[in-house]
Amino acid sequence: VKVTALAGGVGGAKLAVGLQQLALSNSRADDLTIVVNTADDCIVYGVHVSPDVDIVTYWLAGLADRERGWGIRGDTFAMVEALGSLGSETWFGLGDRDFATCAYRTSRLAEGATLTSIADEIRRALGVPSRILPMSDDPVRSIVHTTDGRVLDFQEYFVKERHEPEVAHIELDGLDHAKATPGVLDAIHTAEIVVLCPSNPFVSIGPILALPGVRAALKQHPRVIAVTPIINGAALKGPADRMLAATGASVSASGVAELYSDFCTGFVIDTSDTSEKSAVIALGMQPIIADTVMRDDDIAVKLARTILDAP
Ligand code: FO1
Repeated sequence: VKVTALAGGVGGAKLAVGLQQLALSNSRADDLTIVVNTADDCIVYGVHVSPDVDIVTYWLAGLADRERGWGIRGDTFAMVEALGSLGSETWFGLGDRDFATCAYRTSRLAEGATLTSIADEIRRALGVPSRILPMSDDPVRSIVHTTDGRVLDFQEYFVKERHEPEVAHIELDGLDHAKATPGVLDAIHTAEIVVLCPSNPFVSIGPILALPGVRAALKQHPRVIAVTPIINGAALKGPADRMLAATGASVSASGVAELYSDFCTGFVIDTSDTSEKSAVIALGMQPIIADTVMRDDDIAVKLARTILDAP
């Protein structure tokens, strides 16, 4: 089955691992494409970091630090420590090998390469069989407006302030001039199934959906299945639950399902959250029940199989 998945960081990466293992077990590695959010990209320590693209790449390469979720297992932090001793701020923990990835990206961008071709070069160099597509080659940035009137870059909000501030709204800076790459739209059109990973609907999936043509392509697609990032009223990781509450939506799996109800045909809820089933049906989607907490790769593969087997 030709699959295209839309993903943000860690939750997206874990499901991508399950989908990739399934594709590999059928000797169809090139059937999987992951479209990844780039709205939390940033320039740190002089290099272009694409956190979600790098997280997905490292997980698919088997290199990820699975405890932290981001970065490379066993990486050292000598560069950041040295910068700290020079008086720099060091709240962003970019490992030394991770820095090399980002330095490579930065120098290739300066040579005129696109984010898409650079992501492809990096994933091939690290032995990733699946295609990894940044959502756009144009800069789009999530800017966080807090209820106390501050305006923060996404990583400043997420890492420096540990996503503690209350969010009033998210602005997608650059969206007016941004396009999804032709490869992204094509990957949606040609997939037999499109999967929305259990990533934050506002700052991970939201920026992908906001690009011109993406939502329309999904509306035309006969099989789009999303996996809930909310279980029993709470996000497994990150601020998705508080962001849902801030919009006045119900803080539940069906609250997320509602955001996708104009194009999703199926919605995966967790086995511990089956009371959400009727609300998903009422939204016109097929409810699918599965273990969505991907504590290991076997659970991720099982979840991937349940999604692909769903009607
Ligand atoms: N997340 C943190 O909470 N603290 C960090 O110091 C940190 C460093 C980091 C370095 C490279 C990278 O690719 C990701 C990194 N992340 C860090 C994760 C990242 O900021 C977020 O998980 C994503 O932006 C949200 O998807």
